[in-house]
Amino acid sequence: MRGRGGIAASRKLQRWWRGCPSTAISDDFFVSGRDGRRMSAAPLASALNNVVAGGEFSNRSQMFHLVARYKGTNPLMKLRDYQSFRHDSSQRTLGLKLRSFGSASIKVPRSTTFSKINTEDICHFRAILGEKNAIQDEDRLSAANSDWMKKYRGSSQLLLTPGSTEEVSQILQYCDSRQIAVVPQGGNTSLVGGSVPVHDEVVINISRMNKIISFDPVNLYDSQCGFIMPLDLGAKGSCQIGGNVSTNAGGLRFLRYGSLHGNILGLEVVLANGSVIDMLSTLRKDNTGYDLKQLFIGSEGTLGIITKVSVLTPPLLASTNLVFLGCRDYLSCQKLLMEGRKALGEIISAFEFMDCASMEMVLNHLEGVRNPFSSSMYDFYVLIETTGSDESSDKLKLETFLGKSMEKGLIDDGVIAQDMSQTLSFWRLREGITEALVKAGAVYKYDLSIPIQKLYDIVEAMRTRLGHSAKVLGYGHLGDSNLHLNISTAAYDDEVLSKIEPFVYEWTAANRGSISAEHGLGVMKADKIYYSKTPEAVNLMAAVKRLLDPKGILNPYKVLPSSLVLPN
Ligand code: 2HG
Ligand code: ZN
Repeated sequence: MRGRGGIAASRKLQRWWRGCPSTAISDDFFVSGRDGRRMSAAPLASALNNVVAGGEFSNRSQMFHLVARYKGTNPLMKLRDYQSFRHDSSQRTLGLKLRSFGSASIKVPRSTTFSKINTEDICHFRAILGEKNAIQDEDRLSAANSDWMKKYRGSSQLLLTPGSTEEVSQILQYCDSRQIAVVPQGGNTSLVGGSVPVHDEVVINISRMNKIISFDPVNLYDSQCGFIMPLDLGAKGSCQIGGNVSTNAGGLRFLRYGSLHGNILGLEVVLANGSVIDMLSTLRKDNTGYDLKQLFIGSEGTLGIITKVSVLTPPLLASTNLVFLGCRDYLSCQKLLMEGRKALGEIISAFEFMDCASMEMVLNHLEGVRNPFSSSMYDFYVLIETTGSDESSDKLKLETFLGKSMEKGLIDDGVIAQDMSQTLSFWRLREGITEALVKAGAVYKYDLSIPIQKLYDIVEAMRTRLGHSAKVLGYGHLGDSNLHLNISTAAYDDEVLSKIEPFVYEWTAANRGSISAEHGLGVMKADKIYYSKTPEAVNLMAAVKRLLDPKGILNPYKVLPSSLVLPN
């Protein structure tokens, strides 16, 4: 390939190309210039044949598209029968074998106000739930006591698995009267020790309550087109909606659909004393009094147990695209986001980033993953997903944006997913980081909201502090200014921890960030809340907690400092 751009352009083109399924170049193709005029594909085809190793293309039925710098004109080349693909997130699963690397659990003393369970209590729970749902089996208890990362471990002697609101209500009424502490649990995917006991709290796992009660497609004729959840998480294979709502989980679609505070239309909640509060509205607008359900969204099971949820589900749109890009520096990622927001407007549905250390972690620890750029590594990687209803205009928008961004030097390299398998493999690289980190050893996790200009500074500052003693990874939801700062070591080590904390919290507070963007506070950060909230706000939260749960039985030691909410 000759002309402006020369060899550098050719290399980029090869990278783009490598991501595409092999395809025959023939008259079935056309090339459209930036002005939309169609041109003959022949010169570009021969140029491609020259630059792409092998030069042999087959399998025309597969879709592909390609942004190429050709004679400085940035033509867009398309296959006429370009098909859309859907981003079927349900196919992305985890499948993780866990190991333990020592404990990093926060040690909060057990509150003496709580009763220890006795045989009479167990008989009572068996009478409510039946033998098989009041569990003392060692293996089941061990799983319920321990979190996904094997970092937080409790010593509960009882696991209850209620199947209805009525059963949850009876359990809580009894626990409240006896002052037995409980921990609500769903899929147990918390990353801050929120879903496991700290001491001997009774585990109430509500994962049996997983039925869709009703679905209102709004207009009958619409019901054909399908709907999606406004939430998409790496933990989607295991998490449960009650846990998602009670932790106000964020995830990959936050950029498009916003927080669960806006997507949850109604809730049914059981309070600590067993009373059932029906707030299960399905209305978009309801301005009658305080919006109480908002209190429970994000309260991490400390104010009530969520038993039913009404969710606003957006329609499933026909056209989804995903690109995986290599960028030279953080500033380019930032600029790409700003430009992407303008150029892709209403169709942008995810904007994720990961640094080189994150990519290496995934490539080194997960099986079956592959670098889309072969052996070339970049300092930063960006995933951009678009979801829209008009396939051709969505693609044109994306291609134009990518072409311009390449010209401006914001993108060094990139691959557009050509089919579902490639889409899943790109997502796997980003979503697999958490899993890879657990496989690698011990991990210190920080989920920070930081103004975008400063977001990566903390990663670099941490690298300077820790030197060779740890691997420091930065990745996350750049579109939401949400950094996942993860520090990987061979084993948990107090000396390493003392270099990380309180520095990470102080730095975040000084830069007007939040110490928990989306994972919650759990037990890990209950006493760190003051870094992000004023004493007045924390006192008000504690007053709400004491009002709704005066004996403090619901998920104790989590979210708020115990001294503020536990009777003694
Ligand atoms: C993600 O965005 C999750 O992948 C997990 O929120 C982040 O493991 C983490 O720190
Ligand atoms: Zn996240």
